[in-house]
Amino acid sequence: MRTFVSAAQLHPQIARWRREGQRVGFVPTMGNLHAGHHSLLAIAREHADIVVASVFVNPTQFGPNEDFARYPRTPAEDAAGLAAHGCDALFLPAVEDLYPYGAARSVKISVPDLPEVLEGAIRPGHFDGVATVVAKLFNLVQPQVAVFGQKDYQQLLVIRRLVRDLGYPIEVVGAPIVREANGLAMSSRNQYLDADQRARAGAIHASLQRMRAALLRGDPVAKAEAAARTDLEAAGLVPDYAVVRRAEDLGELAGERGDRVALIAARMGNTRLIDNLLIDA
Ligand code: PAJ
Repeated sequence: MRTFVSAAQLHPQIARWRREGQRVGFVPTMGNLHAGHHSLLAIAREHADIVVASVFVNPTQFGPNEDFARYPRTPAEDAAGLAAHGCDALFLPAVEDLYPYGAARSVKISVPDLPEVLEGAIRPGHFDGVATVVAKLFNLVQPQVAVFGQKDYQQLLVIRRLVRDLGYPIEVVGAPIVREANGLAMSSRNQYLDADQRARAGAIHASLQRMRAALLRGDPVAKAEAAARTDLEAAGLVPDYAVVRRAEDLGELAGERGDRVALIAARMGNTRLIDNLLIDA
């Protein structure tokens, strides 16, 4: 695996891959990589000749009271894990590559509608920060394919909309959620949890599965959502939301047919965890 520590270093290599007709698959991350991230590399490999991953903890997607400063940074482990899981090139952009005028004075990309609900409503500005940095990374890496986890379901929808609306010639591939043995979705934030909290956080996935089962047997949405909140609270979690929405755009269900998704955000101590499950897939 080759490592590129700036856009200037990466660019000649990208030009070479283009000339050779190699298809570039891209996996953007914020590092502190786990098996969930590694699974994206294998999926990128199925769609591309060259697999590029980036690690950049993006300041503009963190709120003022969020964990930007203490977000876990593990560069040596990340590089070793990427190399071991079939990554060809690691891009470690410099802050000046992504924010030449400084993060606070960046051009902003704002995707409408989706950022107003759920994660977007609770984390104002978060999806603008994600859309902005992903657009910039797409411009620097120029991939033909980009892989994003379904773990961050709303983010995946934001990226799909960004790509379509700005006309990026990039295929966006959604990847299944990789989980711990107890069902807890893998996340860099899980390491903020102690062993007992980690065990109890398995209730998130269990609640999602119960919501799914309830909906598939025809229970009303409100009943399934209320039961999920009760389950979460019983495990010591504080739910921000436990809802069922249209899978396509996270709109509220109005009795229509079509794919649905159950989504949960819940806090365990100071740690905020998110997860989701497609109902009809
Ligand atoms: P990060 O949280 O590091 O996640 C990088 C990618 O890994 C995302 O596409 C995320 O959905 C995926 N991922 C995380 N946990 C996963 C799991 N358990 N199973 C499958 N995929 C998983 O998401 C971001 O970084 C940032 O917002 C980013 C897109 C890089 C922009 O800064």
